[in-house]
Amino acid sequence: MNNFLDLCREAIGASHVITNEADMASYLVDWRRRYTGRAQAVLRPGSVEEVAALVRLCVDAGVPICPQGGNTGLVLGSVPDLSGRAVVLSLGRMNRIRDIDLVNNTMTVDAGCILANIQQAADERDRLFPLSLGAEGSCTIGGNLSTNAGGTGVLRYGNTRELCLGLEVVTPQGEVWNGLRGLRKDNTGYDLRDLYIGAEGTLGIITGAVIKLFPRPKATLTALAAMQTTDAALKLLTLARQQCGATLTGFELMSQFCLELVAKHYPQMHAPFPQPYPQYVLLELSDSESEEHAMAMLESLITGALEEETIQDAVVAGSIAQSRALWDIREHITLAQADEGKNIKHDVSVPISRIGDFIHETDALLADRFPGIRMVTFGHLGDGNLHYNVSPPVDMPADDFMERQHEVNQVVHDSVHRFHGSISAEHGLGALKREEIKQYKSAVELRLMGVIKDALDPLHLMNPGKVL
Ligand code: FAD
Ligand code: S2G
Ligand code: ZN
Repeated sequence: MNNFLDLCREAIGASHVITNEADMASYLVDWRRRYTGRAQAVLRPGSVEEVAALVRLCVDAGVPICPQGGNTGLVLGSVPDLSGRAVVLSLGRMNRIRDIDLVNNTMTVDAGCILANIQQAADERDRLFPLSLGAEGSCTIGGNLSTNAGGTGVLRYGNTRELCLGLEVVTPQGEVWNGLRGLRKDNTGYDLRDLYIGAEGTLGIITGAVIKLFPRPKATLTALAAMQTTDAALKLLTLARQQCGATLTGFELMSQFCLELVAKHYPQMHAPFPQPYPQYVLLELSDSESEEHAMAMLESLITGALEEETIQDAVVAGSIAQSRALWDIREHITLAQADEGKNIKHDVSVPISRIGDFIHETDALLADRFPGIRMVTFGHLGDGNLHYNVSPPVDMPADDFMERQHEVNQVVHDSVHRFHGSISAEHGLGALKREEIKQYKSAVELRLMGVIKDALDPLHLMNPGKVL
């Protein structure tokens, strides 16, 4: 009998130690269902003390740990390797909102809280927690912090890193670091909090966080604009920033093919225009003044852009339902591309001013090698972050195309590098980009990251095979 697992059962209760293959299955396969890892068990602790006890047992037994939140990650960071030695440590049971302080404008939460539940708890108290992404119904705040998730509100509120004031972490030695301070200023030594944010579970397990709350906007307006080129989209971004300033809280680019895919797989979701256009921008204003003030700003922006022919058409959502319908189109691109079949994703960022050139140049390079390749280009234009995804040419068997994934990645990521960009803007490296990053990060950066990893996790039990 496996003594290690017996000790885990003693620590957290037998019912929270899952070893049955069928019951483990959903924890071992990644969201895109491309990869299935192996584990000796899935452990589901219910408290920070139980997490710490499990880590100490893993250290004693030399068992690697794969921390997992909602398992919506897209870079194979949240599923274990094929050794079968690891355990998946799921934070799913730790989903309590511990405290809400409306004067400090902070919320203290368990790491396993689902993002949508945090958004709702803030909303119920006339506050906003502005992290928003397509997976918000199942991703957890612990995963958001571990991947430093971006989403659609970054251009106004920043990444998850900017939304966090304090952390509680179980270290690879099984100690609990309680850094749950809600201070906006604390200059007392190295910034441990920022070390764990974005570490993708390779330095410790986040069990709690203090996150910032913001005033809930008085009015949120959404518009969909249609234009001929990405350069026109960038021109609209500049106009929106000049005219709307900090009220601009969303600016998402979508190419025509993205909308074709969504309409094909979700026929009720289509752009409300009489004809297709090469590019679209979904933009959102969030105003603390009034609906009238926001509408005046938005109408002036749209009218001006139409008059100078920066855009060719536009619709302003007249209701919450219409705004939701426009956002549904945007949030269904990932699902529609998955419904279309196997595809290759690139989550890249380049300087905003270079995005048009990057797309033109890289599209041409790929079309040269893969005639008929289908570009599914969309994303957070306001952050310089594109989801530069590709689907196989219609006449090419998907498996043949996927065989050449490394060649596609090399073309795209070399192009990103030439444009001084990043090969992972918001999803992290996980296991998927661990090797590739060596081509683009300096030896000094790689050495320093290795020194930190060796210092904090000398046994390398924390999420082995990810990031480094
Ligand atoms: P998981 O997938 O469970 O884990 C992610 C990583 O964090 C893994 O390395 C895991 O080991 C580690 N981890 C998880 N919890 C902890 C913890 N408590 N302590 C330490 N390490 C931990 N991402 C974006 O940034 N922006 C987007 O717009 C976006 N849109 C998406 C849309 C869809 C439809 C999908 C499926 C995904 C999208 N993602 C996006 C990716 C994903 O949702 C994010 O990376 C999210 O932050 C992952 O959260 P999670 O709880 O699912 O983490
Ligand atoms: C988004 C999802 C990932 C992808 O929706 O913003 O992060 O490339 C992406 O489909
Ligand atoms: Zn994204």
